[in-house]
Amino acid sequence: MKKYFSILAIIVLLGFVGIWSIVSGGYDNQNKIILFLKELIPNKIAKKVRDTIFIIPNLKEQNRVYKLQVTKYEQGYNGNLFEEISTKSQEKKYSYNLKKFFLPFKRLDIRLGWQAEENSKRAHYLDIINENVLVMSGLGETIYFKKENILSEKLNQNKIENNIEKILSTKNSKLLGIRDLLYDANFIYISLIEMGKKGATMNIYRAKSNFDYLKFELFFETQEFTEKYSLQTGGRLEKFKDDKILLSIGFLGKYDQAQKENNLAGKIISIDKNSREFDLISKGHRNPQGLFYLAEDNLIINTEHGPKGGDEINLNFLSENEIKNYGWPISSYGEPYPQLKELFKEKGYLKTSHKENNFEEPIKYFVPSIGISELIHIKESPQKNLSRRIFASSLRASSIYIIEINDKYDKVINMDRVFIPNNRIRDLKYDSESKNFIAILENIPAIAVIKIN
Ligand SMILES: [Ca+2]
Repeated sequence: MKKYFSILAIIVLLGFVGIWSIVSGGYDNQNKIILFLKELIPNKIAKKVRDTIFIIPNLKEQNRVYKLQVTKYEQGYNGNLFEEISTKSQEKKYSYNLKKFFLPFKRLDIRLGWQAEENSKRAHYLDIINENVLVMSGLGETIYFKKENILSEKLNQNKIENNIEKILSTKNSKLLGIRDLLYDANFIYISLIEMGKKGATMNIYRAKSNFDYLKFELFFETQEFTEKYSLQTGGRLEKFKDDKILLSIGFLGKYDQAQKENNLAGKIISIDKNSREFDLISKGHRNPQGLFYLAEDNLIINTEHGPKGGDEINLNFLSENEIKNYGWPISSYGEPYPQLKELFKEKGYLKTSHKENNFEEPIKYFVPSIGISELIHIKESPQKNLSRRIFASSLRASSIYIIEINDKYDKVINMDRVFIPNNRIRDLKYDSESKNFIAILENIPAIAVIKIN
């Protein structure tokens, strides 16, 4: 009798685990059977099951999150180390050390949905300024800490006042979020989404580097407007050559604009730091939120979010007077969301191959999407297992992907993964001095410091 009871208990348990993987969602629950069952079970019901049958694990998880939030608020601007793990990458089994420090900003709340406008103000960005690290919250708050503190147990963060709120209120405009932060030649540049009289738009502001007060002023206006908040804004800033910086702009849901050259939707541009005039660099981008310029090869690497599937990594070896075309919305390895299928069919988009349609083929695409964000390329490192790699942060798959490229830059040789469970990784920098990656985890939020050995 006892034996039967145990068997029954095991069957019930297995059943629960099975249902859990169907209703819990997330990137790592996507094998074929689960995806098939997910098609059968409507989203609403899955959520209901998750919130009722799984009420205990759910409450436990919520409790863990709240506890961590309380600890975070109580420690203020200490930037305390609250977790340290030594583990191995998934494929190559490189050992790495991961440290997590608190950031005194609001956490991204996945339960509001990733499309929530509120979450747009909870994406935070960082940059390294010589001996310091500057961080800006999605609400435009600025803090900094000494870079050497990443080696200790406390970051000792300091608040820097700035004039962002004042600028926006003078313009009668409302903040919708920050999209990036860049330090270049003594200036701090930010891309900022705001809602004004003409609608939502992205502008670039800049301030002279200063750790007491940051006085931003308008530097560049994209002059692209949308009626409502758009998810597809892009907004990465990156260093460039010839006294210019780079900016990526998403296609903003403007399907007819991304292929045309008379607008900035779905483009990567360079902006002259003195004249503030811009040049088109490439077009046909969807939502490029990762941007890197490798000066020695005159190479721009960008990542972009696909639709449903089809995240891309693109290479652009620059040549004079050529505006390369990356295919969106005509070619993509992703599929349109169900409500857009008809429109795509009608317009004849839905192509996968880029090359056959005279577009630049991505060097790597991801189906399903990993929610690809910032990237770093390391060409040469004394650590052999870091050389010739692209490090791409992922929002959806809670990982930093390590992608090795061949000498000719035309093929991915292998791919590895540093897995940081339950964390969307928004921003990523590399400190070549201490050989640490510094990232922003937005679910807590936290500064992650990663050293790959
Ligand atoms: Ca493309």
